[in-house]
Amino acid sequence: MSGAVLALLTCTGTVRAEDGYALWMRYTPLESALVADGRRPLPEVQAPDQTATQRAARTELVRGLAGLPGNALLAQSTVATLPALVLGTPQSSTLIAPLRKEMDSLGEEGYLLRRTRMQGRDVVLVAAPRDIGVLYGVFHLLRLLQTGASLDALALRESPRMRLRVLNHWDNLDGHVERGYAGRSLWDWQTLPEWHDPRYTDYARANASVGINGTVLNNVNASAQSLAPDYLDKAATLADMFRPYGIRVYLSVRFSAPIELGGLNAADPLDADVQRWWQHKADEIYARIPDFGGFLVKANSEGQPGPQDYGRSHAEGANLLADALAPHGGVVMWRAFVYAHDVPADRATQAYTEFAGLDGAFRPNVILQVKNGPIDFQPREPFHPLFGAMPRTPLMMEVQITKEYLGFATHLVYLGPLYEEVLQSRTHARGQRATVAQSLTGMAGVANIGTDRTWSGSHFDPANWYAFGRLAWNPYQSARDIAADWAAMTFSPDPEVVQPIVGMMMDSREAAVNYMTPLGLHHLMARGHHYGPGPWVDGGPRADWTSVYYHRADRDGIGFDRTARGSNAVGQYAPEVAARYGDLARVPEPLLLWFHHVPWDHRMASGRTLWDELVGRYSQGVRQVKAMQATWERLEGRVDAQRHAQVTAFLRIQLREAQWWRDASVAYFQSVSGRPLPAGEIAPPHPLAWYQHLQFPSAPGDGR
Ligand code: GCV
Repeated sequence: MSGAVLALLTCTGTVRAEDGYALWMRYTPLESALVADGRRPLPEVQAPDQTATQRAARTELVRGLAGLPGNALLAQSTVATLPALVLGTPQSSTLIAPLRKEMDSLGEEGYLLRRTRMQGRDVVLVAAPRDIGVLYGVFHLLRLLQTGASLDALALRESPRMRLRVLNHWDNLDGHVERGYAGRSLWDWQTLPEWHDPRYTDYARANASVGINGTVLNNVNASAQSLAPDYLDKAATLADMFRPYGIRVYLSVRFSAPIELGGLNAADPLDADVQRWWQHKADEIYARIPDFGGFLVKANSEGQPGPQDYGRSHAEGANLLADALAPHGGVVMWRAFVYAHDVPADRATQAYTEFAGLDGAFRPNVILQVKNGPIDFQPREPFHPLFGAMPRTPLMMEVQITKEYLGFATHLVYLGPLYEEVLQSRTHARGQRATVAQSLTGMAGVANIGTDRTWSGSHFDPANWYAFGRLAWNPYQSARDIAADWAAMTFSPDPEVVQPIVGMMMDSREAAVNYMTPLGLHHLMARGHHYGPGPWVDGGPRADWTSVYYHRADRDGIGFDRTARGSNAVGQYAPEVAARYGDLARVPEPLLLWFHHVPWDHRMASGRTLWDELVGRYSQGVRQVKAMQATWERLEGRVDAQRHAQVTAFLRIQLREAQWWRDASVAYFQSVSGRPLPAGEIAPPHPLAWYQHLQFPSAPGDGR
């Protein structure tokens, strides 16, 4: 090997991708030398390049092909034996035009991939009714190449199962990201609209690669300022950069903006001046962003203004905005995350109580955005009772990709299994065995993206962004398969790398549940920033911001009685679900303490008492992290040193914090139950008070 090639290889090894920036679009040659030498020919690409999306598709494909010479499809020694790659729509390619009929049912975003012969030539087709489908198809083809899939009999048809696949950025205009653990906001409002940071394009590429087709730029705790003309100009620049990748821009709006920006006295949805203000605002936005997606709204929730300030309903509030957007084709994503401090009812019941009766009262362009569970993105929650309960209202499911309640970015917790668990939950709506996935028009993911070089704060957190996109495209895919694709693309397609990594990922969520909130416990994190354990949290401004409100532990037992004898939250589910969750003998153990207050002596499936089981689960969570560490250690040398080192360090942090969670929780619950530790369990090294006095005033990502 010549010195020049060696130098290039060395340079490739350190500069390229190993800092995580390339995410899963890491078209890294296993055989860099061959590229450098120019000994491997690249296949012919026939692709139109008249529109920005066509150019994006072509550029991405060429970039991927140049980087992936090790793939079987490309492992040919002459151009003549390589298949040609033909991209296009019936309008853009005469070769694709004959497929028009076949593509009728693919919809606006679908595509087909096919290996065939054309004019005597071996070809791989990426064909779609629209340019955006071609781009999605190119990313799919690249995924197949990256993961080493055989393309011999390639014949795939793909269309998204959900219309809206949207990221929600909780980014403030000053660059702080609420519940963000990946640095500052990606949007540099200060240098927009002049500076077009190339990172914005890479962001769009990453999203398009998994089919995400919308982004809400700003926090749901919104500043009215986002709607001011100068900020609209900035948002328009982002929209221009995202458009070729099929991504529409949306904005979170503050319901009282007509007062703060417009100088009106009120924001009453039935007031004609208010209605006019929103209509003009919509016109102003669409003049700059013709394909603007619409508004996301958090109203009358956690102190945000809303229609109820004027005695109006959520439907009246949502319809006000929907009417302003309708002439332009925009939608309103109205959040169902509401709970009031002056309502004594179980917080888990409040959204349903507020919204179920409004089914049918919303305009057609309103979509109700409902969190996956009835409380707030906990490590495990049952599905939200509104899924399946509003047949006349389009619903989106909101999940957190950022890990506010799951150890922040430093804990390796793959969320694919969490999303899958909710999507596959059976709602039994109207007597059918329907799943949550079947009730959805879209999915929204609270982004875990920031200026960190890895984008998401660690090398494993992008897997959650990736899994969100893949499941929003098709909620019936398996989290395990998605993890395998991601691991192959992110680290290496070598099965000896993929299998152990997938094993770690698939165990990781259950590990976190065990060391934080086992058996259906929830909301036990420290107050405010949610960093670390706080099962003792009590008092303060509102009961439902404390831990004791949720676990209700006393000398006799633990858990929130949500059966008919208690808050009757089970009554908000379909009868089949209510019967199962409400019955101590039938409730799944992972949700036991969510729905039942149970004596410490209760016998669990394992034969242990509840108390022994609880302590055992906490310790098991710690052991699971140790197992992840051991697996990762064995991958040394198979994963590049730079990324291996950071993951190693972060797993050390995770282990320390898992142990902290276990010790603090065991110390606290023991102080309540007064029971001895089960045989073999080690006593926490510090007294309870030590854990209770830990303070973290500078924990990242706090709300403000
Ligand atoms: C954006 C939780 C978070 C808040 C967040 C809120 C919401 O309460 O802690 O930071 O606010 O959810 O989803 O609106």
